[in-house]
Amino acid sequence: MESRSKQLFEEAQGYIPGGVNSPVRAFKAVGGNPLFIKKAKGAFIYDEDDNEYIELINSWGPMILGHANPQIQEAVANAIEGSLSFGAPTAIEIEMAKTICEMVPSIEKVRMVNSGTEATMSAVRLARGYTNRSKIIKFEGCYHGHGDSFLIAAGSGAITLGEPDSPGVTKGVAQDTITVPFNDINQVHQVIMANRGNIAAIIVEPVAGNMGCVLPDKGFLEGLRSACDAEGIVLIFDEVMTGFRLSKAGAQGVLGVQPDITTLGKIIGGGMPVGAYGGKKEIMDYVSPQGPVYQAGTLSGNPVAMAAGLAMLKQINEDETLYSDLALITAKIDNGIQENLEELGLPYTSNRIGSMYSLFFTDKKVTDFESAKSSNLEMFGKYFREMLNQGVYLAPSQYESLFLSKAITVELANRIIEANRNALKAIH
Ligand code: KE4
Repeated sequence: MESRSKQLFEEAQGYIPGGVNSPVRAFKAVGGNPLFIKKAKGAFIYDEDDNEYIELINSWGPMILGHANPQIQEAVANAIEGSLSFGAPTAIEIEMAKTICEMVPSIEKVRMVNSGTEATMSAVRLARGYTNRSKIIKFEGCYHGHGDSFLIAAGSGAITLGEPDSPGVTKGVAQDTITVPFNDINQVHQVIMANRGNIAAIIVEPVAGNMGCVLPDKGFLEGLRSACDAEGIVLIFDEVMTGFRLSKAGAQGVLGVQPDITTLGKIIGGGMPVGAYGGKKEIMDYVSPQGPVYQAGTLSGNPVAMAAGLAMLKQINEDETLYSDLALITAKIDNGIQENLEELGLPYTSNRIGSMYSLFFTDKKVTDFESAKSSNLEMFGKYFREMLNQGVYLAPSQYESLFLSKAITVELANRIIEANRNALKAIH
């Protein structure tokens, strides 16, 4: 009997491009039918055929406390009683802004938007307006949302779909984006010298998550910081993924390098559509209506979304062991999988930081886009489908990081390791 997900996918394709509202959800990179999800609770997610899976995507990051968190659900239920949106300033937006500024020391002022893409698009426009320069430097394999300036050697869905440079991005836009290999500080210096006085910003995922999880080499972020200081370039850390994921102050809180502007998303909304960009007061005061750089949004700072996000951030701030617990359980899973690989004589490598983790189907150490692309995508697809059979829900692409939640217990970690072992044996 045809699964309900398959029936729904067929129907969805009649009304929605590719049957999904975001490309990576279509399972194109891994084959097979995308699962249509009915509900989720804690560490578990359930599809429309009532299959249960241990959840390791967590909505691509937001559900760090596990699904259907009671405090977040209660905050939303209370907020909607007063209507859902006003398009006017509210007290809760001040509380959200103050909380972000307290948690992320490099942020002195912050503007709320509705997605990570809006945050990064706005941050780049602000950097261009503030410096009166046009060009930006981004890194191959990094993904900053679907803004035109970023769909040049992009990561995530863009490489998953093999379209690093999307149609529709004009030459006029593309000429102002220069891409450099991640972790290659020498090429950054060469590009800056070749475009001296024309680079408005460098935008980087301080820990890349969109070519799989890839860590910065020691000195890479420090090198970006000093190059930007020397040349008056705005350093933008795109922490949409790493913000509140790697520490209360995101990647910058653990890696010790501060940007001029930080972009945020995902966890900040507790599962609701929220993004933000913030940084030095001197720069943020260029944003309209205080300054000349225009940016706006009907639902920006939406009170229901703010209630969800604040309930999330409040719990994060009160949980003194959240990040150490997440790091420990992620390390347990990584080490258990390494033992499986050794036992089975498989040369695959992994990258991990905090609760971000990727298993790469390559024997190379993955430090940038090129080495990530040495992975065997066909083998990854088989592994993904086999892990589903084993009851574990992974990101449907080799070029995506996994995100563990607080709901993953030691018992579930052992189940994940066992499922990995069974899946690796089944496909080799
Ligand atoms: P959104 O516009 O999707 O909220 O955020 C864009 C974005 C910006 N910056 C970084 C570092 C990001 O990871 C993202 C979005 N991440 C992807 C997952 N790789 C979202 C999943 C999807 O595209 O459906």
